[in-house]
Amino acid sequence: MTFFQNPPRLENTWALDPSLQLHLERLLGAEMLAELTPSLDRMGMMAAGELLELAEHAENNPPRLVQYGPYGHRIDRIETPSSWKAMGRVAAEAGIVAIPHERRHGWRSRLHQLALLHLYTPSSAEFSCPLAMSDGAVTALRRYAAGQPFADRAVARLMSRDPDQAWTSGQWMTEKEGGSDVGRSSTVARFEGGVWRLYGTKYFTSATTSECTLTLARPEGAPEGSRGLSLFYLEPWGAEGQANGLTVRRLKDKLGTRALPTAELELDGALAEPVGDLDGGLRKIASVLNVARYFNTSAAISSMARSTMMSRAYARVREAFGHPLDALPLHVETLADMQVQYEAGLAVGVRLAELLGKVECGEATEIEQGTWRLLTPLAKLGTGKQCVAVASEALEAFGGAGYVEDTGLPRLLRDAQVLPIWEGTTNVLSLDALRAIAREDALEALLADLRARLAPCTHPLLRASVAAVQQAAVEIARFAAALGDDPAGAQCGARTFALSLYRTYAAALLCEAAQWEILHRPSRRLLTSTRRWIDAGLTRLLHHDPSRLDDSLALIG
Ligand code: MFK
Repeated sequence: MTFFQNPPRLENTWALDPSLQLHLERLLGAEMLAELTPSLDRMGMMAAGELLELAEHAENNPPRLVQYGPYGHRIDRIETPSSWKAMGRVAAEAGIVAIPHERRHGWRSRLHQLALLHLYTPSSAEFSCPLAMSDGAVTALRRYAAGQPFADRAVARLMSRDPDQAWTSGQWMTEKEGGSDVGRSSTVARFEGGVWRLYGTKYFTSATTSECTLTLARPEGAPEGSRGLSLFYLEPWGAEGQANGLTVRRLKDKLGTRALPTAELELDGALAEPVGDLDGGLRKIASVLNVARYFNTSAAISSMARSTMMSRAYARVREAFGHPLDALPLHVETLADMQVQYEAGLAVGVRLAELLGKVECGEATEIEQGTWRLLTPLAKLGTGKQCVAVASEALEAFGGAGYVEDTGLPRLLRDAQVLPIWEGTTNVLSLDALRAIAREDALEALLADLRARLAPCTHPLLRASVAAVQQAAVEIARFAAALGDDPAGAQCGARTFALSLYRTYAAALLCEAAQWEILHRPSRRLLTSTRRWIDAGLTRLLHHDPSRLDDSLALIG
């Protein structure tokens, strides 16, 4: 008989995720979780069914740039398939952007959003990107431009749960001079005839078909560098789709995220509104960046969830050497390693959502504020690196099928690879962590928070793990104390330092969740994950050595 391999079947992703359920019960309480469960269950079903089909359709029908109309007029229309728009409707109806701003459950609303996002994102072909920008835009517009009619109008649209009314926002920050060194931006804002108009090239605009966007520009005469930048709001497309003083040079041909319309734009008099006064544009857009980094973290964690789910589903149906893969010890070990990565990322993600919610609701203590500021870059960089490794492992767990396009699996890796890159690369975020430590005493806060996470972990099964985390925290504090003396040395070691801090803080969060699990559940999933995460090593600190940079320069010379 001819052999055909059974394909893996993805099922309700909410039902398949006991760890997500555990964290939500731990942090929201059983009553609130019971209230939210029907909507999470619905999203989990959709993620394995109609949403996934929409995402696959959008992926196979990427955006198309139509530069000229039938009679030769320049029209610059970016066309997206109906499936792309339909994914936006699903998000609006579920309230993914609205929930944390409506705050029906106070700061816990961020956790509600995270749970929905977690289920939505891996089946959304990156529609989560416009959602991230929209959420960040609501945050910035409410904070800096509340009462300005354009801002109030946009916020109402961005938060709308009515799919016919709902807008999304883009964010245009990157210029040719760089996506990291934003202070070099050369877009100019001119005040002409009583209105502001923008001129310049935006080299990487995300969510370009969105109805509104936030962007940076330098008002004429303002100083060089980041201090001279202002934050502007604009609506790129008129009611009939006509461009607002801009042309589309091209769509970006990206490794992944192929359904997402990312473009290169030339602004030639685009009408714009300053967000509040003209001061502190970079500081203002940092509020968008920090929300987008939280979304990026969520996307990375949910990518790990999808990679592990798909690999486990395949291991159940694939036989080799006389057994299903999930009965082969080495394969089981590999799947378990992937799960540990996911568990650590998830523990960090839910803590970040909790802290962001508290900060936004004005309920964070000083320690929580500092922890949130530092955890945002750490979570983004840590989970960004993890999800690429886990996606790569998932493809390998499928053997050759993982490398073949029509299985849909290569997309897992392509789409994961963007997550360490956009919203700040690993190195830029490592430096942001140093910025938070130097300017806001954030390390002290995070280490105090780490001790507070460990304090309730008194179960004897956790004793060795708690001791290991405490020891790593001492090493980190000692290392950080030595960093201040030499800025170049600090930069060299920033990445290993940030990753060590990420791993150590994640271990403390795992201990905390494991303690809860021991007390409330018969399972020991978190305890096992905690031990394995710690066994893999928490710190790897590049100890200060003034000759290191010279040695490195010689190596690459
Ligand atoms: C799936 C969902 C994911 C969503 C995907 C969306 C796709 C989007 C595609 C993109 O990638 S968009 C572009 C991404 N680009 C970045 O993320 C920028 C990366 N670069 C940085 O973050 C640099 O660190 C930075 C541009 C901020 C460095 O610039 P400077 O000029 O060296 O910054 P400086 O002078 O230290 O800080 C300027 C101000 O901003 C200061 O405030 P003040 O003016 O009040 O002194 C800083 O405190 C503040 N600031 C900087 N980073 C901050 C911050 N404030 C809060 N949080 C931060 N993270």
